[in-house]
Amino acid sequence: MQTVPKPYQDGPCISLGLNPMNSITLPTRANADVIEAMYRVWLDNPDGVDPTWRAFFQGFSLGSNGGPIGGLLEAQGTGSPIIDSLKQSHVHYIIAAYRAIGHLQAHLDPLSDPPPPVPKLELGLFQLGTEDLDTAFDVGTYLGGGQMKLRDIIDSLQKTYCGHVGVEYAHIQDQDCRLWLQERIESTRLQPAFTRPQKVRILRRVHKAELFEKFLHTKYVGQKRFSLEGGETIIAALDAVIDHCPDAGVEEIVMGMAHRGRLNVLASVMRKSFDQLFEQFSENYVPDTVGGDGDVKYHLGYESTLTTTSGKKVEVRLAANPSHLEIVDPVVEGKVRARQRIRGDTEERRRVLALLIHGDAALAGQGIVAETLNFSQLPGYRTGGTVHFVINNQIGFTTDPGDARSTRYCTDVAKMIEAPIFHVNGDDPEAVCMVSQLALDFRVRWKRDVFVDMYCFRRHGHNEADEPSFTHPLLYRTIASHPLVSAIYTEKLVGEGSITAGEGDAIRAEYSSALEENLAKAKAREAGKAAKRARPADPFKGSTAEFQPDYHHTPVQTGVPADEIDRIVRGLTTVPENFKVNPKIRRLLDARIQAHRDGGPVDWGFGEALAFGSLLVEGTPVRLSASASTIRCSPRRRSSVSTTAIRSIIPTCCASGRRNSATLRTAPRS
Ligand SMILES: Cc1ncc(C[n+]2csc(CCOP(=O)(O)OP(=O)(O)O)c2C)c(N)n1
Ligand SMILES: [Mg+2]
Repeated sequence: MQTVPKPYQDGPCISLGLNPMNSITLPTRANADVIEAMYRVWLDNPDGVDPTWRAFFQGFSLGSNGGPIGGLLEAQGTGSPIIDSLKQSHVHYIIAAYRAIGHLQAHLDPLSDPPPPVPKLELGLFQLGTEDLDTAFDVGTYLGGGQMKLRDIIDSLQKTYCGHVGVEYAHIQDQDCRLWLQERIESTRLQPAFTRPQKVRILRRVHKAELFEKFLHTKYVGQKRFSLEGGETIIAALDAVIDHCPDAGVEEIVMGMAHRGRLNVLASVMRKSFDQLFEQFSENYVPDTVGGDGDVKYHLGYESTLTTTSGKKVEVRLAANPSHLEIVDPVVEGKVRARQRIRGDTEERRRVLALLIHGDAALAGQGIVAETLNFSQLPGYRTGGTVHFVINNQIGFTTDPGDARSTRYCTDVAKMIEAPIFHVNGDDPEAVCMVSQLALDFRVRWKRDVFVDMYCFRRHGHNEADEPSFTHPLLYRTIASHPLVSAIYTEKLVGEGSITAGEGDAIRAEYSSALEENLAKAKAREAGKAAKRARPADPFKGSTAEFQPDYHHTPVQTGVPADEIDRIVRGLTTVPENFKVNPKIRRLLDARIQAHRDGGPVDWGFGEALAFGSLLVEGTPVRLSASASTIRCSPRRRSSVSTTAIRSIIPTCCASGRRNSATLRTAPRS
């Protein structure tokens, strides 16, 4: 790229024949560099140059009707071509177009060829042609400014926006946020730059994920496991995010996910012991579930502390989840807020991260997703942004995307909160890991949600007992011949010289022998247990359920000393000085004071408020949510009062987040 000299540089000037002419601001002798530089400023912002320059460029633009400025200058003897203004502005349009819709041209689906050229990105639409490819144009804000040949601009835009990643971020209204992301995207051309050891780690994670599925497939034939096959790259992506956490200041992750790949995540990411997992697969295993449906292994939560390559630890908690798709989302957000409060992280909300893994059909189909997203920036609910992953296997049970949603992408709901979305081809593990780490950086920097939509496929039926070719014979013929992602990635690494073919074989052999070993052990264990036919001693071993106290009926002390009640009543009935409260509310508060003085009786709402107050003075936070806790139509149960004088600030009351209301003795909003 050429650098452009600063405007107003000293040097000879040429008369351009404009009249009147300002001899100070309009050069009197040719200096193409100065004119180009001024021209660039004018293109970016017509008000950025003085009126004489502005008149000149406007006149030129009109007069030349898009003709080359170079001709004019050459006629004046400069010999240096200047950019054609009309074409130049179209080059700016084409850059803007790639930023906004380049994702339409990206190669996202591992089962398809790259998409055909998108007409909306064709040169002709921008009144540019192949004859312009070797012309240098100003690139505005792209890559820090300067000039590039059109050919190089297009190549660079294609590489950035139309490779294995298609990014949607033009809908972000906050300009600083959008430009931050744009800079990260464009400066790297969205090309992964992993070191050799990092590449080997990614390959190992992919092998590990495949091995686990292969193991279950061989060992527990026909059993439901909701295999991850076709989407194994997610394991490498989760590993990449966890490994990146210490750099981003994240110490803990609370994770939520449904059925698909859950066992693999437990084993390959959270390192849940194979023994425990296999025990739950065993035919001897009688899960102690309410429904007793044998599906307990897909619903259990788990916790572990993982050591990253930097040596730092990250705690990972996978929330237990019911069968109801996506309903775990708000539960995870609530857990994150609780964990953030426990860690004293209610300002930055950086140390505890919410990570949700969705299925493509569930993400688009379940209303709770939109509800949870809508809460994501509310003061009483925000968690500092969630990193969302989509295992987008392009099917939901037997339903195709076209029958399941009204929009192109399953992530379109994310645009309602202006979250950036990285669509990425799951057969390119480096691209997936790269955008996953970028997503984490984005979340930490902007405290907002971000989505990674990994396009993949489902190698088997919805569960392993289903026959997918009954409904999708052609698709499943294609899938049957599609190579493993480990094979695709190994070929790439060998091709670029990152590993030798021998090293690739050694890694595969290492995992294959681990598979054999584990199979043999599992068979031996099973043989030993078959005779007993007994249920395991602790069916919830390893789950978070283990740590919950036993339920009991032993009476507990609930009474509160009288002087504490006095204190609570004072707190509940005292409004700050100069706080103009509605007269009806004043009467209600006075009635409560009187009821307390008389030794009762108290109404339900007052009793409830006393109970909350007693918890608070004991140090137990009480969180009241929803408008019903402050609602005007239910004054007897409200926990806050509004002043009739706008903008009264009440320092003695806990912040309620509303300028004209005071919360009576409720907990801080954390
Ligand atoms: C609320 C709800 N509706 C329907 C179901 C039944 N169900 C279970 S999995 C599934 C398909 C989900 O598809 P997707 O989200 O794409 O996940 P995938 O299985 O493809 O990974 C359906 C409809 C359910 N469990 N919960
Ligand atoms: Mg799906």
